[in-house]
Amino acid sequence: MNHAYISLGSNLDNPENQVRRAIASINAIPGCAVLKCSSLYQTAPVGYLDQPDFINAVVMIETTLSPIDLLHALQQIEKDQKRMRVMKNGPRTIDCDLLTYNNIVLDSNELILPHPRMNEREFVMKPLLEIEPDWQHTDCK
Ligand code: PH2
Ligand code: MG
Ligand code: MG
Repeated sequence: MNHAYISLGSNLDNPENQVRRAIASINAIPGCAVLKCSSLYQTAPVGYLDQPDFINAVVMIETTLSPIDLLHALQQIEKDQKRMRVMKNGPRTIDCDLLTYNNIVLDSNELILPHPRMNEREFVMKPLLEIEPDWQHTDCK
């Protein structure tokens, strides 16, 4: 079975509900099951600062989907939750980022694995280390 880690973030329209709904939707993707789920963390915005705090979490799933099919399923969840792409790093109802998929290293137009900024982002690493205390930093692009 394949294992993937996904980070979730929201800072619009009841962020806690948005993150919980996205986790339930990930678990409902055919061929996906959420095996581990971090706590929900309230975090200060990183990058663009003039926006509300975020709720962040990380889940670990097992999946029969390929990385690209999983990415597309996550993008569909973002669409279902009315994600708008107005500005880079700006406020959003939900962001579902594929962090890693097995040990795959990939650099395509659509998807880079591991996620290139995961190591430097505390809002990713804190929830990730909660569910995987022995996590070793992955080499990123
Ligand atoms: N996501 C970003 C940019 N900044 N800051 C926090 N605290 N949480 C996020 O999820 C986040 C961010 C771009 O994806
Ligand atoms: Mg993101
Ligand atoms: Mg994203």
